[in-house]
Amino acid sequence: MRLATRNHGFPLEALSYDVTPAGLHYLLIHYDIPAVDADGWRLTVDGRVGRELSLSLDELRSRPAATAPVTLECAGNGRAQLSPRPLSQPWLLEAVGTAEWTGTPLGGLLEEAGVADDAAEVLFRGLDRGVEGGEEQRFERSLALADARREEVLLAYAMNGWPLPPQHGFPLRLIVPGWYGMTSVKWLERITVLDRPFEGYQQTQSYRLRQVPDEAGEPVSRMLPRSLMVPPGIPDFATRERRLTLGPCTLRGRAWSGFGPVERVEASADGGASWSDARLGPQPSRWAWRSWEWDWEPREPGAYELCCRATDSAGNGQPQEAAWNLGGYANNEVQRVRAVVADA
Ligand SMILES: Nc1nc2c(c(=O)[nH]1)N[C@H]1C(S)=C(S)[C@@H](COP(=O)(O)O)O[C@H]1N2
Ligand SMILES: [Mo]
Repeated sequence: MRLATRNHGFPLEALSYDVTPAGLHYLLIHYDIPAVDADGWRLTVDGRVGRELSLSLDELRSRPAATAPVTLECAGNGRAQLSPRPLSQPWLLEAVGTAEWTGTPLGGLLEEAGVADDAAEVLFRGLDRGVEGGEEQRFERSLALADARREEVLLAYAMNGWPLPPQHGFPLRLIVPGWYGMTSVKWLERITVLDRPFEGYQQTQSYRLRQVPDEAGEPVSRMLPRSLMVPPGIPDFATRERRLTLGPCTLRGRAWSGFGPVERVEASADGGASWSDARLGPQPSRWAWRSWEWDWEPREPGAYELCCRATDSAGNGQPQEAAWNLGGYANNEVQRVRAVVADA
């Protein structure tokens, strides 16, 4: 409950923007937002490197820069639809957003530091502290060296052309395109090259696909495909059921996947009993969502259940109903929107 009121979601009608305005992007903050004085702040790069680095924000900003639209989705998106509901941030479907992130590629910095031959992983440490699973900790996550070196991985200092807002990681955050959001560590303070796998809480306890608490489970990594629609018509205030009048209606939405470009989106007006192909818009970038449209004309007044689902180039799709896991992660079951169509 307290988590739910701290972390706001993305209103699904904002799927109509290619790039999500910063204030509409979802937020997920495990602990408190640190207040960072940019003048005193430095990023340290250490561990299994030939040369330790300590960089100011201006030094980072003067390095080679890249800007890319990237869709971020929380691994817990869809969690509240699982039963029994895992105890954590109760997202329905609104933990997503696409911002234009600007920063310097992480690979260049690692190269400058000179990664040792025995390096295995790169650890990212945030400034934020809290207690989770009975353990006091910083928010920390690691990536395998090969994943950290991918060219799309950024150390971002700007969001939609502006310095990062405090809640999105000021002054510097990691952006790992294609992966669920927990990988993109905010409020970066230190990057440490390790010669062995990191075993901290957010890596080995949290973000694992498990059925029971004492199994190791598979780590959560890339985003499974998902398609979401702009809820059509107008909402009923309390139930959020949609109200439409009889006549042609174009459903619009966005779809993404961390495993490969979206190749197909289908829509249904009968709860997933029958499907038809939606028209796909251009893919603006490999790492950003893709728009789609579907023309629908209900034949008669009544209640309908609208659904959509995406398939990516790797052949991954979306299930009608997701399999349960303890943490409620990576639930990419199809979206269902109830709509009541009335006579015009
Ligand atoms: N330091 C730090 N980084 C963090 C988090 C956090 O709590 N602390 N939350 C993670 C999670 S779970 C998600 S989903 C994304 C959310 O990024 P956003 O709030 O900018 O949308 O940030 C990730 N990075
Ligand atoms: Mo998340």
